Amino acid sequence: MSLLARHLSDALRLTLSGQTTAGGYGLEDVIRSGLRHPDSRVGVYAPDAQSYDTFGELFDPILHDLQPPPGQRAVPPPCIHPAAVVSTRIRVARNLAGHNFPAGLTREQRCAVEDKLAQACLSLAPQFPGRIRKLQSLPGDQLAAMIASQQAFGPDDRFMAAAGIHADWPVGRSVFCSAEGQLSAWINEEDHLRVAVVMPGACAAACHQTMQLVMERLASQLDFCGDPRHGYLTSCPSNVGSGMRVSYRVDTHHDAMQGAPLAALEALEAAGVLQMRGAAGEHAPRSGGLADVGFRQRVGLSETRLLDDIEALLVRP
Ligand code: CIR
Repeated sequence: MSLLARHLSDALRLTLSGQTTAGGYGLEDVIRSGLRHPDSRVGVYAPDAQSYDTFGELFDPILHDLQPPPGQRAVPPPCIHPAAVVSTRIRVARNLAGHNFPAGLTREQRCAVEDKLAQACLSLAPQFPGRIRKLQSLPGDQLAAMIASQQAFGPDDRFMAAAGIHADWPVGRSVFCSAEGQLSAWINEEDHLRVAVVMPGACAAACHQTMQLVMERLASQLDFCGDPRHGYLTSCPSNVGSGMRVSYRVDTHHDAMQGAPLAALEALEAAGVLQMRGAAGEHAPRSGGLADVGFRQRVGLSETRLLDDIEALLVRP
């Protein structure tokens, strides 16, 4: 059952159905994806920041359920052998204050957000020189190849599609990639900005150091959307708080994983503590033994806690 179905009673639906945000969004806009896809895990997307307040009676219990129960993650059993960690990935989601979120952007507004963020990414040079590619300017075959290799994103997520997040794709969408390849940014995918740092091996602290440098530089010129109660605000409530997700790409077929580590990893996944995504993204199938392993519940947790928790998953030889 989705969190939407769990928390939207008929009575609450009636109460909230008359409300609109300053941008004119109503409850139907927020719940469209979850209604269309009853197999949603969450089922809501915020079309703007104000949705979190206007529809707080729905978002608050959803956010509550997206936090780990106290103590749940205090001592996760080590279940990943460092030798089996192909790479570490940290990604951070941000939206610009004063703009609707991607589900609520018009074509023109999306292009304005794109321009602003593309400029900001290019200004990371000389420390992080890189290149912006506007998806709408790429030849179809090149774009298809970039999507296939996860260097770009396509309009292929049915949950986001139902929320309106893929409207006008590829207009207003860009990707940034640093020259050395460790840093990338997606503009106007699920959030205005998704920054990712990927480094080889198990190295959450080093990855985070680079991410901090990048985010400090970006924050000095951009106003990111958030508030003291929630932290950073994102399209999907599952990212609210730090907006950060830390994961290891794990070769589950590696010899060092066989036996107790893999059994412990699968038990944590079955218990809903860990999420093992396919190598190509959240809804991608797992193939070839490669899995992207991260904690499922991240809402409201500090960056330090997220880093400590993922490091605690490593089996110390
Ligand atoms: C769902 O409710 O299952 C989808 N809307 C995805 C929820 C996970 N959130 C995300 O990927 N940001």
